[in-house]
Amino acid sequence: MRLSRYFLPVMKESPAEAQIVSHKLMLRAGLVRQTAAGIYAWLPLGQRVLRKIADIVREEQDRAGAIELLMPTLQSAELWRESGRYDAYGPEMLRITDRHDREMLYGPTNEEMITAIFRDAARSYRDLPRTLYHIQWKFRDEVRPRFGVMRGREFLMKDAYSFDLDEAGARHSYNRMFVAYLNTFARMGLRAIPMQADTGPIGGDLSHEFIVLAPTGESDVFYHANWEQAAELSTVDFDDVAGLEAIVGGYTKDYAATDEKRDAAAEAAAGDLLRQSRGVEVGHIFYFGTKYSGAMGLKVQGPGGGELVPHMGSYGIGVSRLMGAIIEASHDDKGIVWPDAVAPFAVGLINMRADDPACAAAADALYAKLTAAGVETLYDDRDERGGAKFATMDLIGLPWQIVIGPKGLEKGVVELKRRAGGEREELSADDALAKVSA
Ligand code: 5CA
Repeated sequence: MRLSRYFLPVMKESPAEAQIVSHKLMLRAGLVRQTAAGIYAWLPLGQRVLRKIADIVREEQDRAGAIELLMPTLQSAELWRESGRYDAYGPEMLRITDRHDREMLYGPTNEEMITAIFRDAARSYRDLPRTLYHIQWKFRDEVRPRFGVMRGREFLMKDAYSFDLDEAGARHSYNRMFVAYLNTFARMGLRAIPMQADTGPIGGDLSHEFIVLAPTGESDVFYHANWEQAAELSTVDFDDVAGLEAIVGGYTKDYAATDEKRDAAAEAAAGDLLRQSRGVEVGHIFYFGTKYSGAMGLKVQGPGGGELVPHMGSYGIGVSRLMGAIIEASHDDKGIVWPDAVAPFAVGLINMRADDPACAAAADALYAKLTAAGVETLYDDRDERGGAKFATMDLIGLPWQIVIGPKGLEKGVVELKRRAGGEREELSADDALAKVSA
């Protein structure tokens, strides 16, 4: 992509409306713009990152055996009366009336809808187990939307729903999702710590939140010091359920995210292994048994002939919130430092002298080679000062920068810079190409 033809409205100054660093950087780097309180437009660069985050989530859901579908954002109030949640949900639910005076709502979550869809299709125990998911916009009329996309009113969520024959099956599905979550967040360069949590309006008696540590996070959390060690996650075999039990039992059980469990957590800490921090909840999983299937009449024929009521769980990931969490975890005083897996482009190619025909020819040629090699490249071909170009590239945080200027060209080299760490080296254009496409 040539920057001269792209749409990248960056800001030099920190916008006054933003309090936390990720929100500031998302506005400054031209990722999002607020269009109403807690509602954001995703600008081209932000949209690319959002898609990459969603793709990682999707791949890991598919790998865990979940099946993708797509449910609508608008739902009928009738559906929610069946579970009893229409009145219980309160003012966070955005209620809408259509032209025929029918009561509708913008979905804050989809337990009711998926239960109805599954109920109308599933007949026998052979139709189970199944886990279905979608990645869809949600709306919650938060009293205080804040911190940009971290606590928005409209936000993108991955929500999965499992249907099993019995509690043991449902716990297996839960564990599988638990593992998929650790893999998902690790792929984005995040260490997300699972913590026992309250179930809130979703209900049920088993639930874990996945928390990314950040001083600006909204949750006050306690966790085991082991989670700070980089080796920790890589030594876990995520397909090994017994190993997983060890993580759940050994590290999270007593280190709860909720205030009520704080004392127990402190006691269980055995002194110096307890760490306290603030964190961002990027995912939340629930096992709630027959709460929705029972209330909404979902039952299937059992193996022995009788009817059985499926046990369910639901599993959320804050896809849009993750962008904020990733930036909180990965930035410096110059701007964002994207992990490779979610970067909007892999390479920022800077032509220092757009007015110099030799530089322009060399930069055009390298841009063509990068593109042909499938390396996503943002090419700053604008007629601007070099300093401004460097500042923009550092701000938007692409993993690699390649700089072409007249002095280097005379020596037959370009400069390659790694955004994280800032190491620079001079090498031929072809070697730079080989390095960034490796
Ligand atoms: N039905 C369940 C699981 S699918 C559910 O809705 N869970 S939730 O309420 O915990 O939301 C799932 C995830 O969505 C949260 O972990 C969080 O990462 C994200 N999320 C929730 N509220 C917001 C919000 N206002 N803004 C951005 N992300 C949010």
